Amino acid sequence: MEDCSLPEDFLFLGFDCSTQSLKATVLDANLRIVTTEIVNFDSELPHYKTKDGVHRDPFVNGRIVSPTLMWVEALDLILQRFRRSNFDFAKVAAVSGSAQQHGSVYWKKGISVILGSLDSEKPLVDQLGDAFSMKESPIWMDCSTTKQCRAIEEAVGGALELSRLTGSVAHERYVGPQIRKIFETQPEVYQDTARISLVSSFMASLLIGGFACIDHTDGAGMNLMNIKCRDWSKLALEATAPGLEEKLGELAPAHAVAGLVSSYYVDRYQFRKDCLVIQWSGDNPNSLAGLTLNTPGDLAISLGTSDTVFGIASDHKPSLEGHVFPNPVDTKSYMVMLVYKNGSLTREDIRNRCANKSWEAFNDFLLQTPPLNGGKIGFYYKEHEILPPLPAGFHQYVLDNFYDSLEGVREREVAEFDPPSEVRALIEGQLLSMRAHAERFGMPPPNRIVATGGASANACILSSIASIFGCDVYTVQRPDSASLGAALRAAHGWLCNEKGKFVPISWMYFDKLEKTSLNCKLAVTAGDKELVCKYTLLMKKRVEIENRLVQKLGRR
Ligand code: ADP
Ligand code: XUL
Repeated sequence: MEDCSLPEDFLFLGFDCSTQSLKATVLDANLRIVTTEIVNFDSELPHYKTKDGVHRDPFVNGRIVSPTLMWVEALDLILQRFRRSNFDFAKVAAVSGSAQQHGSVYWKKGISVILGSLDSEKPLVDQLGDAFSMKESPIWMDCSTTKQCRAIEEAVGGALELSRLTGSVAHERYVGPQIRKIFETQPEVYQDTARISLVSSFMASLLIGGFACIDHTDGAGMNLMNIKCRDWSKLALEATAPGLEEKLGELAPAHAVAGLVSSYYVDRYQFRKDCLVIQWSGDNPNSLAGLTLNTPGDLAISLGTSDTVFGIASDHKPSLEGHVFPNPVDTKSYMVMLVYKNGSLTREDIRNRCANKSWEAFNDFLLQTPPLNGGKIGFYYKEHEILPPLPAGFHQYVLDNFYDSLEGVREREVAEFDPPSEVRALIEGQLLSMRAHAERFGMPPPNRIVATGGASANACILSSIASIFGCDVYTVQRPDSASLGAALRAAHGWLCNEKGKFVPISWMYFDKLEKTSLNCKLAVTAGDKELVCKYTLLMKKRVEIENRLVQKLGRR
């Protein structure tokens, strides 16, 4: 193994432009966190009038967008914060980033000249106000493109065929269906668009002062990229909109250099001239890097605005459920993932309704109620759910005669539970659904789970994960593994560039993981086996009820 140590005085900066905030983490050459920053969109940029970082269109069902310029201003603000804290930008050897997946940005024709000659005396936001052919970016929560999804699937030979080709069946939030909708409903906007970026490649574009490539991993979240050869699929492009390839530009590996940081940042913040911008990628792929997941038996559960379950796999098996992306830190393996829209915002909703808007009260309820909740199970969808595809609504059931087998068990629908049971039904329901779908998707039973995202700070939720999955649960030093992973990828990209070839990321921390900020710590040990078996029964019953709900109310 070659020497992969990093020069002692260098720093590596990673951002995470997520749904609700822009975060940043800085790592030193020993991969230890030096500092972090955060800008919360709702509270710190209130003039964009977002709630949870988004606008929900009251007139178009399922249309959910974010103001593109808000992300630009957040970058101004976070860099100013670093400057005010006397952060030495000149030590940063490379920057990379993470962003919510599937959001898309529409650059107006003629903008590349302005992007390439930004005035370092002025904030970005003052110069890019007129940069976009659409001022609001459709984001991952949007579900207004069902019609386009079906049309694209039909054009390529069916849902499974699209999954074989691109890694996923058509999903409403994926960028291909979103582009097709824009082409169909706002052809003038499509015409006026020079370049379409993902949120990830958009933020990288701001840093290099030119259009950055879309990386192979986030690019797989579009229903447009051939996942085997990691190039645009002509068939999928044609099924989406005419003349699309030239608006998308080229694809690049996640470890590649997108460009040098533009002179704007050198002059305004004193970045070094040779500071590299490494390709940005999606937030879940960056978390996979930050959590150092590298064996198929490791599973990550991310409890952020969305909840996701992901791991790695050596090959791509087409499926009607879940998603497959190229592994962002390996050139051969894949990342497999399940995604839930009703994550933290739905937990907050139940907390506000039932537990006095307090996580403490919420946790007291989890502690007061018994595991299995006396057979009370619930499905809580504040927003239209992705997995399973069910509309907004709550469904609660009591299982009568639920003891040691499913024989004779009957479910009874009820309007609501008492507040403590409601809280437990929500948490158990979310986790049982993850376990059931992970098994159905072919993810192997986990040897261990690494939990991340905002809600992984909650010890009671971690404890339920250990009981339901029956394995040890680990956490990392900070719940924001996406910006940590981005900083790590900045270092990895810098190293690959230095060596002139791809080097395995693990070589950077191979024998010193426990001395870095990447080290996972055991948070909760596996639940007892008898309880895990009872949860298996509860999970089976839940799947039965879920299947019926999907038949009655689902979209597909
Ligand atoms: P994202 O990166 O998707 O914007 P985060 O990973 O930062 O989201 O998570 C933010 C969420 O974390 C908040 O919406 C909040 O509900 C949740 N959260 C924070 N602290 C707790 C806690 N103690 N228990 C449960 N959830 C929490
Ligand atoms: C992944 C997804 C979400 C977003 C949230 O497919 O839609 O997890 O990446 O930021």
